[in-house]
Amino acid sequence: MKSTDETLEELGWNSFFSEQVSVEEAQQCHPVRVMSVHRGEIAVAGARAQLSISPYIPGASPSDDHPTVGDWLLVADATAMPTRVLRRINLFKRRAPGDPRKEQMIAANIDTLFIVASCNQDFNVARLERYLVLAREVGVNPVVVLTKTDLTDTPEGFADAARAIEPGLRVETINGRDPASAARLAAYCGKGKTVALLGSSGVGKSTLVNTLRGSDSIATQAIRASDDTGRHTTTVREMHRLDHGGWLLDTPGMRELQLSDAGDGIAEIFDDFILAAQDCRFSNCAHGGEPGCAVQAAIAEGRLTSERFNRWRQLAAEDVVVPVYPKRRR
Ligand SMILES: Nc1nc2c(ncn2[C@@H]2O[C@H](COP(=O)(O)OP(=O)(O)OP(=O)(O)O)[C@@H](O)[C@H]2O)c(=O)[nH]1
Ligand SMILES: [Mg+2]
Ligand SMILES: [Zn+2]
Repeated sequence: MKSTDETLEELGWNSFFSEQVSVEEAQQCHPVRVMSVHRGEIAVAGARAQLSISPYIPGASPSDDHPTVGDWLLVADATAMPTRVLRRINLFKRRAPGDPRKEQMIAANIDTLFIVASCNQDFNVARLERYLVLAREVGVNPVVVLTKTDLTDTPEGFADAARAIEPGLRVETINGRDPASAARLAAYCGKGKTVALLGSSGVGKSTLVNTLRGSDSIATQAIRASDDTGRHTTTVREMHRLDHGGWLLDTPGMRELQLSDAGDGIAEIFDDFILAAQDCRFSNCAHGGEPGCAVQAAIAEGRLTSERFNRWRQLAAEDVVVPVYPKRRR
């Protein structure tokens, strides 16, 4: 049988987390990792077993962290109730669809992000850029995974378009249904490592998880022929174990990824624009036709493109903090 330490290490436990646990806590609690979050219930795995517990932390205030998938929790031995969420290595979040003032947590404690897109009409550079900004903001290494290479004669055309976004960006082209092709990705998900898969519906996230696990336990569904978009088959964020001890976090395809608080990530992905803007005559130049605008000059000279300029301005505009209006008194 595996020791407690070995089992926890396979789940991704390391000194970053163990150092947060006091001697007293260690006597009364045990750590578990959140495998999936459902309404009113979370599935967790620890050294002892995998089980479902309540996500509600007794005595926690609304501002305290509440658990999301990938989190480490301390659970009281006596009550089997969580006592607190351990500080995260990183946290993916976005603006909540439908309420821009709220944030929605996506996943925590991720080692590598697979940004999944497919080589078909659904491929979209602006969308990839959005995910890349998110990865840079969070500080997680991204890998762009382009699926469905078997359905195109020109997979390299898609790969080149992705590589053009950022120098040195890792781009992998695969047939997600073919184990030999997908196997290349296994290197990213070694023992105890967690890889999150994000991308639109229908790009083949769940298919890839199934193939890498050598199983078909996750439901997948054919995309719409008219526009190659998916049918929102996966509905929960869930961690899946690989045989050699890595983890793949499958997520539901996103309809929209609205960034919040991602200024640093935007600056990294659009660093060519940030650099050019340093030469604008006015420090508060909006690059919209002011005299002495170095960004517009670079576009005019063909050193920067207006397409990317527009995408940069769009992301920057969205990232502005949305005010929370005080409730009106009656
Ligand atoms: N030909 C081909 N088909 C693929 C590939 N990857 C996925 N598919 C198919 O694409 C369809 C959608 O795949 P899913 O795995 O359900 O997509 P998903 O990203 O999980 O979608 P959501 O759960 O809705 O977010 C399925 O019919 C898959 O069989 C691939 O590399 N090649
Ligand atoms: Mg899916
Ligand atoms: Zn300017």
